[in-house]
Amino acid sequence: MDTTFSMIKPDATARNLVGAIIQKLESEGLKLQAGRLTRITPSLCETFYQDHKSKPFFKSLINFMLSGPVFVMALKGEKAVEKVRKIMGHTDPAQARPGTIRALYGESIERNSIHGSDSLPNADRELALFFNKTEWKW
Ligand code: 3AN
Repeated sequence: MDTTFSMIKPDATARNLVGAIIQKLESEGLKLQAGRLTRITPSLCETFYQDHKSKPFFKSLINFMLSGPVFVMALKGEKAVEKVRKIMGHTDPAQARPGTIRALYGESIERNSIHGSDSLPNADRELALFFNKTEWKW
């Protein structure tokens, strides 16, 4: 069993989609180990998206992520990283497979409703930014 990090983004919390998105993840077999609604600080947001610092969309992405609350989660399951990525769908909702969270709810490539770690090392790094290990490792 692996544990991955996921975050429901401000476009989705604004439209009251937290419950629907968690329902979808749980119904696909993921176990919610830890979760909370929070606001990210600018410095935490820049650290979180450090790999995208040189991208043209970085500043806009940071502004969007700071625009409202996010719901952060630790999700456990068989191959949890790959599983969550598959349920999320393509970065661009217009290219996401029907039935995926981004196809269902994403508004644009930036406002795409959900984040999911793309590797186990990144899951560990991102979990540590938001949770104490005792909160999700049980
Ligand atoms: P993913 O979240 O699918 O792994 P990444 O890691 O390439 O995608 O991008 C991180 C976040 O940056 C995306 N979830 C999205 O919000 C935003 N993003 C990615 N590409 C673009 C783009 N071309 N224009 C605007 N925002 C983007």
